[in-house]
Amino acid sequence: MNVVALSGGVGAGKFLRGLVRVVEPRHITAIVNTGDDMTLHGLHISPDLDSVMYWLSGLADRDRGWGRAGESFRALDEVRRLEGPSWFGLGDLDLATHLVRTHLLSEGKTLSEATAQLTDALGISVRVVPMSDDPVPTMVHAVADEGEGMYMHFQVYWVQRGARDQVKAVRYEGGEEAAPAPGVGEALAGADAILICPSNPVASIRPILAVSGIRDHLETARRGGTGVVGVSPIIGGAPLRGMADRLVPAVGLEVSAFGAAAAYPGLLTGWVVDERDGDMAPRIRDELGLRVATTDSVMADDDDAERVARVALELAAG
Ligand code: FO1
Repeated sequence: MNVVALSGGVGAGKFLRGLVRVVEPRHITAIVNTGDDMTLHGLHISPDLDSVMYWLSGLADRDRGWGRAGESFRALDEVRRLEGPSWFGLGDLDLATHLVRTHLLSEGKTLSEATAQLTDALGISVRVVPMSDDPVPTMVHAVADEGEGMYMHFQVYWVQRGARDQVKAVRYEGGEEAAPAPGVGEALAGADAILICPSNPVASIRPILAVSGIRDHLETARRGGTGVVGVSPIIGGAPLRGMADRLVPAVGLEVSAFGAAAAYPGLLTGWVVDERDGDMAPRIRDELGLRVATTDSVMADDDDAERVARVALELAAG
């Protein structure tokens, strides 16, 4: 069985650790958001690709969510002392990933090729693919105090400014001109199930869908009978972690398991909600026309993640 998982950062990483217990890892393709990518210190940083890699290889910091376990920040301390940009918490081990990726890109390799080398080196059998080799930065229209506000890169809004601004809109710049990374279309066309990981719809999944052709591939697969099932990242009206409560209302969606499903009109066949949101199931069924499954979707460990993955795959099978 071939499975494709549309993936963001932490929620996706946890979920994929469960999925690899149910489906042979080499039959899984994770298509990963790169809208959060940015260049800092001249280095190409891909936070969601790195989260997926670190979680799948067992290197992730479970408590912090992003970055590596056992990390130190000596280089960052020195950058601060030298009055360089120190607002983005790059750890010493994490820096090695950025050095190698940036080196490969400077040699003319694509982001997919660089990702393949990094995942091979970490012994990851899941095929981890960026959504595109072209840049598609997520830009947030943020308004500080009064005034018109301005579009800023997602990481500037989220990390540098601590998500303190009011968000008016979000756009995925260059999505229409960007091509899906090699293998993305083929993976979607050959999938027996397409899963949407419990990732932020606005910051993580919609950027993937903004890349020209990816939405069409999903719609074609769905029309051809492939189950397309998402797992709600929102439990009891709040994101498990992250910023869905800030970004989801900015695009006119409610912060609930229903609102997260409504972020993907016409794409899904099923939606997995937490048992605490079981009372929303009839509304999701009636208003969005989806099959709904409920489970305890808090993934505190890999056993939890495996349970959630099984429920999603069963729902996708119909
Ligand atoms: N998130 C933060 O809130 N603060 C940071 O300093 C930070 C550093 C960082 C470094 C590497 C990396 O891969 C991710 C990092 N993140 C940090 C997370 C990053 O902002 C994520 O893109 C978002 O949290 C959404 O997935």
